[in-house]
Amino acid sequence: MKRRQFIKQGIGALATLALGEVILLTPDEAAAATRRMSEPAAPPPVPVVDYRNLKQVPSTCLNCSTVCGIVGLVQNGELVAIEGNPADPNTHGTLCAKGVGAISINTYPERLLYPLKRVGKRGEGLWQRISWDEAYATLARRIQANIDAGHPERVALHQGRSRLGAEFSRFLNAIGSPVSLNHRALCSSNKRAANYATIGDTDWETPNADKSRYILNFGSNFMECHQGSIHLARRVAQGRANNGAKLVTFDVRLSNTAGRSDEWHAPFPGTDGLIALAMGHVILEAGLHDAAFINDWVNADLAALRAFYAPYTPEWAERESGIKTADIRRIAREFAAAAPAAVAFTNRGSQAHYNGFNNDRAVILLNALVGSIGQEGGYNYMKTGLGGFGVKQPEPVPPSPKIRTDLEDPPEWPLANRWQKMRVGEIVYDYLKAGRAKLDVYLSYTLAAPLTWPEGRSLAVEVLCDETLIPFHACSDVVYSEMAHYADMILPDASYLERWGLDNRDNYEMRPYIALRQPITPPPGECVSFADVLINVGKRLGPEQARYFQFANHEEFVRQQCENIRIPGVANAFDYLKEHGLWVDTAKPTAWRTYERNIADSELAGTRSDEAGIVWRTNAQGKAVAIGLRSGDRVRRGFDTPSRKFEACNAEVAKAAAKVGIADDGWPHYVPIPSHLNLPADRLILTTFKWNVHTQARTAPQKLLSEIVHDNPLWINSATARRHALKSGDWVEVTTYRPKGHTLHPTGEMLGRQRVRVVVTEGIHPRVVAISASLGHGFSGRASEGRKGRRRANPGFASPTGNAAREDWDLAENLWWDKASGGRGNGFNLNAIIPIHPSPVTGMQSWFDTVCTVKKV
Ligand SMILES: Nc1nc2c(c(=O)[nH]1)N[C@H]1C(S)=C(S)[C@@H](COP(=O)(O)OP(=O)(O)OC[C@H]3O[C@@H](n4cnc5c(=O)[nH]c(N)nc54)[C@H](O)[C@@H]3O)O[C@H]1N2
Ligand SMILES: Nc1nc2c(c(=O)[nH]1)N[C@H]1C(S)=C(S)[C@@H](COP(=O)(O)OP(=O)(O)OC[C@H]3O[C@@H](n4cnc5c(=O)[nH]c(N)nc54)[C@H](O)[C@@H]3O)O[C@H]1N2
Ligand code: SF4
Ligand SMILES: [Mo]
Repeated sequence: MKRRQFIKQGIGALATLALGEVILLTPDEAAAATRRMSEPAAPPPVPVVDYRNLKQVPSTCLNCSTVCGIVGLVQNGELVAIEGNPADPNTHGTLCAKGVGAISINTYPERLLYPLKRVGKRGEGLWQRISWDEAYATLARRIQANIDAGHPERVALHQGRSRLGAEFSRFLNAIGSPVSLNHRALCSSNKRAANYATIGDTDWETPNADKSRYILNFGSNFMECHQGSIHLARRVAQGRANNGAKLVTFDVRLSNTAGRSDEWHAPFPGTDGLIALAMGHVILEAGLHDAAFINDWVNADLAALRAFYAPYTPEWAERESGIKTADIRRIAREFAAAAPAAVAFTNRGSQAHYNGFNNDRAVILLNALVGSIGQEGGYNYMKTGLGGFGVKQPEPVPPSPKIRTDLEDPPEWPLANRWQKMRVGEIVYDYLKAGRAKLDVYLSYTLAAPLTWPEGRSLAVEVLCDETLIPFHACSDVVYSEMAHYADMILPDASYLERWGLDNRDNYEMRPYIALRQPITPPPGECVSFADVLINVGKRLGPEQARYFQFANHEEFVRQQCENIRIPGVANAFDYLKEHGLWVDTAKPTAWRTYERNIADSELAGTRSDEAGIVWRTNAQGKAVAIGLRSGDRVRRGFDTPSRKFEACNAEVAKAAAKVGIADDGWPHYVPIPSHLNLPADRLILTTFKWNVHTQARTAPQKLLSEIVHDNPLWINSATARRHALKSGDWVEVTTYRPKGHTLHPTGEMLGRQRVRVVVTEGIHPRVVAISASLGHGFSGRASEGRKGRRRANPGFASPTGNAAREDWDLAENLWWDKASGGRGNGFNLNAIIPIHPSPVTGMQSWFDTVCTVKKV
């Protein structure tokens, strides 16, 4: 007890923590401390905003991965509002609620402000404030020890959606570690793999919806989320208004997109591929295909396509998916009739399954059958990335490490790192536990594994707590998150509104663009952008490593990255981007039908053609690479695939599958999901989804967003609810089971149980129950925990200007969804009982396949 008197308690006390002082940070302590506060405090004055005289700072949003252009409005050094940047070619200045609501993260009174080091047991919540010097020195010492011991691979960097790829790969390359871990297999690797395996060119499609007449959506909830959510939502609206485009959505749930479509169809989970194949069957049977496109550009002839599609009848698809044969036939005909101004596309609903890789390939193939690839109104794609603008790693460039480990490159999933370093993130904690790799230093950044990982609060937390498996964990975060709680050192980060970086995505106007993220306001307290942390640690490493970090700061790094960007009439591209936020290269041709482009004779010197007409060039490493396709006296660019054609059938996929003992002929067949075969009548499929006002685990601390959505009961169909005598508001116990098939731990055994409230609705498939991501936080402060109460008496949030040290009265008094005040609380997180379930060959987490039962409690 005596010891405790010297320990400050509660997140509210962070702001007054002196160097060397110790603080106890657990949600219970924080709540107790805030509730004990009896001292009345007056509401702080609300600053008057003079909208006529605000400073405007353009930058790039990162409250989700759509990365829209924004303009921060600043008064007296404080961010008072966020607007869209009208120059953004994708959004034309529109923002979503998250983009606007993000303002509350910069003024959140519970932001982390100082570096902290763990002084109690891991996960106990006892922290001591330390200086950045101590933090940098500790990190450098530990990392250097691993380099010196010849084990740089024992240093791992694990990131969520950071958009700091160049910075992170530089750091890891400099120290010689290949262990760059990410979230991609939790997110999009089947989709990316499907695009690479068919069109070879991109990780994301760019549907030309505004020019389209038929928009066929398999499992994308783009009116709420999606990597190009605003871009697509506004263009679909234009397509419907201007061309009378029809929007048909397949989703197991009446999402906001499904509800705003002309037709909503709810298939049994994981059957989208089969439905698409049946549509292809109908198109070929009725002769509605584009024979010329198939002849010129598909790597299989009509006879081979007919043979492949023959067994996939609409009747079979109806038996498996529940979608009526007549609907499949009608939609297929309507889609083909609208082509080439017709587009079929996907997102996680079709790809986050055991069979998702083939589902997505089957949908893309529909576009090829009707010749809508690359056409106005059709299925489009364009190269993204910054390399096309001349953005380079500043010299000297560290070489990539030659070593590999099972952690970032598990041999069981041979396509996980084939086209892109997608990794198989969901197996990381399992492999550490199994001793498949050894770590010493684990750096985590914008990652909320306990909340967002499958078996998050179960396995991930168990491994994060185990000091033999993870001897040292440094976590960069903006709030005291559940991830930070299990760290040994906390590195308080600048939010994306307070830091630098280059970014871009595909442009729906089909021309490349480049965008800058810059600090709209300086970070509070002693927060330092993680990119700067890496530079500062790098400088303290040995001379072999330190020479790669000779930048004054991250801004200087980004400035150097921009040195080769040429903007006509502009002396300095970096200064231009600071002023305008982004630049669209309008001199570049638009990216329609890029496969048809001729390769100039001047580029053909030293190339050779083979008998299939493929043109090869030997690159600098002495390797022959296919660059185009000869047709008559022209050489055309074709697709970035081995055949330079659209690959309906992919030989490399067949080879990769064979390597891991899976029979696969390279065609996107329908693969029934093993754990869904002969499903007993009482078993349901648990799916999850995203909200329009939340992003994964990162938005719950943003009060403006959590006020809109803070509760997420389990959706259950009314017929199913009747069988269980359930009504909205009742509680159920959900029991989940491990998967079967070619995956990790395919035992079919029970995994776990959790209680949750239900909401009864017609808007979901009768065999599916659904719960949203993003809620149920146990940490991260009052807004995300859903607990109101005063902060302890202290000067409070250290505002950048130092004048407005203020408590947030909403969190102190107005947080009306606090259970203690009769509200519904802050929702549920069911990831603890969603099994780790990598899909075969690619390793994508099969999020939407979980078999479960529900029981009224
Ligand atoms: N508001 C918001 N926007 C976001 C994000 C966010 O968290 N919030 N996150 C960003 C990121 S990282 C991503 S990956 C994207 C994700 O964007 P989306 O993929 O569009 O969103 P999800 O909710 O993951 O999944 C989409 C839908 O799949 C449905 N579904 C489940 N199983 C099936 C099935 O078998 N067939 C079909 N047809 N549908 C099924 C779910 O009901 C859900 O509505 O959004 C990005 N944008
Ligand atoms: N049940 C379920 N689980 C899912 C999904 C789902 O649909 N359902 N979606 C999956 C998908 S698509 C993805 S992409 C993953 C994403 O999962 P993660 O990669 O874990 O991403 P986030 O949840 O965005 O990570 C948020 C963490 O970053 C911290 N953070 C926020 N801003 C900053 C910042 O500026 N700096 C730093 N250093 N930290 C910050 C937050 O406090 C939080 O701890 O989740 C997956 N998990
Ligand atoms: S969709 Fe919303 S949250 Fe995502 S980047 Fe755009 S404005 Fe930001
Ligand atoms: Mo994602």
